[in-house]
Amino acid sequence: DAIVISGTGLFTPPEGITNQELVDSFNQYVDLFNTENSAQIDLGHVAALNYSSSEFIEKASGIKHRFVMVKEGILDPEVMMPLIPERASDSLSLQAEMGLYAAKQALDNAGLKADDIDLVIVACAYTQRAYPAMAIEIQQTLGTRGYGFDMQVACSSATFALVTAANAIRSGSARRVLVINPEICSAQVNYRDRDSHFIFGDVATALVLEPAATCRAQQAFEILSSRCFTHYSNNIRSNFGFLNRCDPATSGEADKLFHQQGRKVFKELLPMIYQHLDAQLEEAGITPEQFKRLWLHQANINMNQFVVKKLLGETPEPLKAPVVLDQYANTASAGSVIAFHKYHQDFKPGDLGLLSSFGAGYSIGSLILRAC
Ligand code: CO8
Repeated sequence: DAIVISGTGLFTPPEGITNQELVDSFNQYVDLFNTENSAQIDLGHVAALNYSSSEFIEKASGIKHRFVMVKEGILDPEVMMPLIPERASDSLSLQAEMGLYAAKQALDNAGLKADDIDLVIVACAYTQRAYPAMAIEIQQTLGTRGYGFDMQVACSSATFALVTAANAIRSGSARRVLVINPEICSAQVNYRDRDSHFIFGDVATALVLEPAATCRAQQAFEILSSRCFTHYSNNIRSNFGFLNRCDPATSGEADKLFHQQGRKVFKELLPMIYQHLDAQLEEAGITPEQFKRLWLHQANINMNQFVVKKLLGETPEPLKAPVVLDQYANTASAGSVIAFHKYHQDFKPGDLGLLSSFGAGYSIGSLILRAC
């Protein structure tokens, strides 16, 4: 009854932004703001804004660059958001389009056709609308059978969806499942906020799950163990939602975009991650040294180094826990899947790896995978 991940896919958006480009635009915005508000600043009624710096960004986060679906607008100090034209209701949605690229690649890698799939789960931090589900639009366009639904658990959407997909196969409600993570984070970034303007990028990833018995792929990964955990916290939050328009006085405020207490997140989440992984490893009878690779959530390079050091008691060689956030930045739920997609080809049957996400909620999801 083993369930395997038999294919993965990655769609990288067409446009990129370096730290320096982002910082130059932010600093132009700071100059404009401080000039426009100079009288109030001089009176002490408004706080002057400070410059951002690429050195800080790289040192504090490990991020050097991010990909975005639409660059236009983001770097314009008068705009500071991606200008994404709305598409007609009878056209393919942007989020479905990027998800489809990743999905087709995952199907190819699994050696499957669309009609081999009977459940599509779109799992990401935000879907571009509530209904009809993005998953059902992708089901229709791709030609998969059965059913589809969307789910959101912020950064842990992908790992929680893998657990949900495996359970759907075990329960008999689906034979093969496509999990898709189309993340358009740039639409929720406050590019006017120095603390968070650099954090996110856009991407889409996809994975195919099926019983080992039906798997045709040359290489697959059996799910040996999975564990999900949540703990309520306001330290990573967005108040964007369907009730916003009902309070016009507050609907345009910055709290409707991503914001966080990054230091608190770092401090509070790390012990939870350690505890979560210790318990999972003990239950599975596996020691951390047995892992060939850790495909970790890609929010912050320093945070990942803490996790790896705690697990292995040493600073590992880079391939042990590959970094993709240097080029992709934080891509919410897709980060650990990008790392898995890019760094699994050298696995031999029996090799073990850990796929894990951690972020808003708080939420932690982790799967122990064995190559077969
Ligand atoms: N340039 C220069 N200086 C800066 C900048 C900047 N851009 N930003 C802050 N500073 C300054 C600060 O003002 C501060 O100055 P001072 O000491 O004078 O007060 C100093 O630099 C240090 O600031 P911090 O203490 O904030 O810096 P940190 O070292 O803590 O680094 C990080 C900030 C990088 C944010 C770090 O705290 C971090 O990464 N923490 C972990 C957070 C995390 O993992 N969050 C997960 C978020 S992702 C998630 O859950 C998904 C949500 C759903 C997706 C959303 C899509 C948009």
